[in-house]
Amino acid sequence: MKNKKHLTIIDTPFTVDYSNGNISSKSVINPIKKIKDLQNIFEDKQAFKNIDGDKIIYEVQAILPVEEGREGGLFYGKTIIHPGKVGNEYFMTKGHFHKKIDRAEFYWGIEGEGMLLLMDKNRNTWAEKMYPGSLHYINGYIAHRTVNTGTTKLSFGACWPSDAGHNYQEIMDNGFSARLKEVDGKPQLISTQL
Ligand code: S6P
Ligand code: ZN
Repeated sequence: MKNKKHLTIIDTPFTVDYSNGNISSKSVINPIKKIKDLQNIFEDKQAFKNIDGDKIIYEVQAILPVEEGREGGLFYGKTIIHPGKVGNEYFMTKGHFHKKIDRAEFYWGIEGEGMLLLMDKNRNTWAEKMYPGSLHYINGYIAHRTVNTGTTKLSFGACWPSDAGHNYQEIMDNGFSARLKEVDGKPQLISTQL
């Protein structure tokens, strides 16, 4: 049987505003992470307690055209990290390995400046600078976390396989082996290994 779309011109299902990366579609999901959702992520516990738990640290817009976990599809998203610090550590995402650990991902910078923290299975951590137009290939087996090192919001796009999933536990338990802190007014990667 012929596909109903045969010989028809249909409405574009998704659009992206290239000035800020905003996605429009009927089916955008919009998870928000507040300070109270980020327990044990930042190092300075006292500074963490002094911030209002309802303060929004980052927001995601994503379109999931197929169900999560299905092999073969792709997901598309935009993340906004607001500027700020907990003590001298910049606002950042929770960070994760993919549940299917070999799954890769692309990130690209849209607005603001920041860093993409990357860590391999042997806990070697390094960072790539993010800025409008930066493009980042995140290989499978690599944990990834993004950090806003600027004074305005950091926005970046992402595209990842629909069966990648997220393993947050590994990072919740052991963190990354380095943190991005402001030292003498500049971002610096500081090892957490003793
Ligand atoms: C998904 C992709 C991003 C992040 C988002 C928030 O694989 O890497 O959409 O989910 O940047 O970060 P996190 O670590 O809280 O998922
Ligand atoms: Zn990911």
